[in-house]
Amino acid sequence: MALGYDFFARNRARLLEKLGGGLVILSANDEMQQAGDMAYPFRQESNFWWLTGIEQPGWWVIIEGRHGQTTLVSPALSDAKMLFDGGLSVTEAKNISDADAVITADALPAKLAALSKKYKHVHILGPDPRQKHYEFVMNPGSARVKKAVTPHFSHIDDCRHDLAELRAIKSSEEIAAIRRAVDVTVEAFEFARIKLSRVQTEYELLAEFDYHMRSHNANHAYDPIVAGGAHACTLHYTANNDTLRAGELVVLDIGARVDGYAADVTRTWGVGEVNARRRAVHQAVVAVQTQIVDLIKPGLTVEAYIMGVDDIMREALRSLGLACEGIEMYRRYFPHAISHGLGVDVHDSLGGAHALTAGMVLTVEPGVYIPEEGIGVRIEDDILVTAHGAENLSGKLSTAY
Ligand SMILES: [Mn+2]
Repeated sequence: MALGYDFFARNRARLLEKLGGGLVILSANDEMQQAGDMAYPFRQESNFWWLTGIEQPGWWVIIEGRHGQTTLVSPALSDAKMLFDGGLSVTEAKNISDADAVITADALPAKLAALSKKYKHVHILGPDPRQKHYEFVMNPGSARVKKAVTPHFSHIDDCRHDLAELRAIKSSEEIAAIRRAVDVTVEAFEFARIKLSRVQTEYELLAEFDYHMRSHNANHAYDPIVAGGAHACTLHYTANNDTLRAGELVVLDIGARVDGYAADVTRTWGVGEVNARRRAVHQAVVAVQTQIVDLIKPGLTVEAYIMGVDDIMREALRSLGLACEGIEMYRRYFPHAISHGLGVDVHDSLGGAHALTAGMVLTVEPGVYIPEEGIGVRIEDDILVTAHGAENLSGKLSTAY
């Protein structure tokens, strides 16, 4: 049950209501060249998708007025492009998005000129602030919108934060989609677990997840991590090409995307018999996970949450004989964030919220990494903040090593 057109129309109405009416113009992502006639796998700009459901590159959306009157702008596609890649017909685009009208790109200059007579302000999507930090090249789609609207409007506002605030609180349909993604992921873990004793390598174990997901029409929401032994201490290890050695632990950080929404789950398993030290680290992380999930409830401030997590983590590290009085040693054994939002994006924004709110979905992912011992353990679940507490959406999946 994919998300219906009424979902996208409602999202547009909510955005315009939040902005107090006015005009919003957003672009799809462009297709990026990989080499020659090959493009990188296309992924839609998340806000554009959330407002339209359109999965194709090159489209624009114009939303205006209190009720979110919607015009889609289709890209000019050559006959050859249509023949090889297909495209979206006007009817298809309307059926997906419930847009009121579809115009072609060549009609856009006249449309912008007409809109500029009606509106002084336009809302567009500004650059993601994390782009600079990670030294990413931005997809050119949104910059092209800015260039096109600049001559027509005296005020250009960025609605990225408004969209993030809206997307941080999930509607019932979004929660249902995340549940479906989590369920496929949990089933993939259970399916692969049965094969664990029969595989020799990280990639063979990953193949069991691939098989289960593809058999259920789901894809990976992000590059999966299958990290045996010391590889687990490399947080973003995605080579997944080493041998699984008896006695080692293996960290599996894997999530499916279903109907546009991501899951993000981690378990740590033992390959054959594992020694007492590794079992103790695993047990400590599982215990920490339960305690941290128990903290989550609406109204909990992010600051209080982080402080609670630090207390629990420090105690666990001490119990494992790991000195962590200073922040440096603490960060050495637990170097990543405890949580992030989850939704259309695997690292979905929580809208800069001061406190947890019912309808938020976030991960809880404590880990203990001891590079000098070649041990890494992480457990990650997907948690829905409810009216009175929290629901662990992936809690049905065993945490046993
Ligand atoms: Mn995660």
